[in-house]
Amino acid sequence: MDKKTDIGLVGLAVMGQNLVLNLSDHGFSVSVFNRTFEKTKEFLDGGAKGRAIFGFEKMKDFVSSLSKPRKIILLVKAGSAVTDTINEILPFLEKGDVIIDGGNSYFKDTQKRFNELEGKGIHFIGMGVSGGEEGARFGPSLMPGGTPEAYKMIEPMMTKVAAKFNNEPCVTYIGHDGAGHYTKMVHNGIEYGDIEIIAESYELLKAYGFSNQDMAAVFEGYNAPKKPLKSFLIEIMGKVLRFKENGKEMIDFVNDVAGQKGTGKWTAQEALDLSVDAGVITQAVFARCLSANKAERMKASTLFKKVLDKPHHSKEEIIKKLEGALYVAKIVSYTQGFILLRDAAKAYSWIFDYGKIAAIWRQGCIIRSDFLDEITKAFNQSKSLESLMMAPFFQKAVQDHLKDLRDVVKEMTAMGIPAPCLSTALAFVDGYTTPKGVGTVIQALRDAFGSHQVELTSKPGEYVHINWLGSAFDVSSTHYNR
Ligand code: 2AM
Repeated sequence: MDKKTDIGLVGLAVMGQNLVLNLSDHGFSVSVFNRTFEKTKEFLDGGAKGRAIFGFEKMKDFVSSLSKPRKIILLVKAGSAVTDTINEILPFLEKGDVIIDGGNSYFKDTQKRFNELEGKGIHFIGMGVSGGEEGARFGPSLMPGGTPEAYKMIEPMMTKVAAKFNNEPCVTYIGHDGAGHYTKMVHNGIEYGDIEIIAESYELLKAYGFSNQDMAAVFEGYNAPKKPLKSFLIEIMGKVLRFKENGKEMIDFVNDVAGQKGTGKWTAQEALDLSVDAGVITQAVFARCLSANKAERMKASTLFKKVLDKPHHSKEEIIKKLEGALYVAKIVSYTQGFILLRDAAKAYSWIFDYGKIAAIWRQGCIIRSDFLDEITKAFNQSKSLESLMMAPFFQKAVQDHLKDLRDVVKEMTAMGIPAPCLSTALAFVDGYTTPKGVGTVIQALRDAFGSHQVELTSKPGEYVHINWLGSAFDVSSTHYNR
């Protein structure tokens, strides 16, 4: 090959191959490299055949095949593989070249790599890529973070390969250093919540005696045009429930042990680190942990007898209530996710445009939905929106359907069906909307046993110790931090 290629990609697993084909579909020539050359050969003889896709066995040759400034996407396993690959490429790069990490890297690793590479004059973009294999092939949602200058260099290509929502590309500059991977992490956390509330719904409908095919019809109904839950995950839930192999409904044969790869856990850890209540996402992570502890669950299931209610509603009623309940729980979960982003922006000095973040999730990614279009509108209408739930559109939605969520949680509690995410969403609404909450008792008890002091509503800003337990128990000489 005489001519230099437009872009390079390292890591030819399924995501990598699909992104290369996507770039190629849009007229870009691509150089490819993989640790194991065998995979490169297979790709060149297979999917890449007849296209302007060029493979290399040596990293040096791969890098020198690229037009300058060089742009190299990494789609290798998150963790040390990213560091190893960067170190392998680095000796062949020149100042002004760009490395784009498209994997699910931990944002703090991205921040570190960004700083190290900036010091060497190499641009580093940590780019969240969502949408799985199909997204990579036909249009993912892309969340790039780094410097705006570096993003400008890849913007023309990324806007072409990204998914489109009403012709708008699902990619936008997110923010500095690890902001793109952070946003992808929160996206994945939200995905955990979305999946868990669907799973909880399935358990309730099953307990109500719905067959898989009946349930599929319920989810198809929720996914009808203009319905609030219309989304990719609700759509595929209907398909999963309908799916048969050799006449058998396969959902009935799937072991109830959930897996996870860590992005949900990171989101929950971040929420704890930043003191943000992201209860729905966190409970979704815990639900997966509990599900994975099958041996103990099997034993415990034989040890405890439960007194449970039978269904209190008709099937028609529960379908309707569940739809409202899911909608409110989703609003809460996204409210919490965006509060986490807001507080992360403060903690890590990022400037986020929440309307743009919601906009690029409308298509291409796993949480894509019409609901995200409403979120986009809400943030665009009010840039200073404190929380999603307070946007007039969502405030009304919560108001209209809160009773549905309350009834569904009540019902699941009475019937002994675990509803960690739905019930947490309800507790959040009740806690968030109360003018006087549990803090009073917490502070009084902390002051009583540890002299942590309380702020009296009659003396705002002043902290005093009260000798709640009498002189024999006076602990006021003990000093703790509040
Ligand atoms: P491989 O085909 O040689 O295993 C997803 O696993 C992708 O990451 C694959 O392309 C894989 O290459 C690559 N990968 C995994 N670990 C790696 C490492 N330590 N260095 C480079 N590439 C790696």
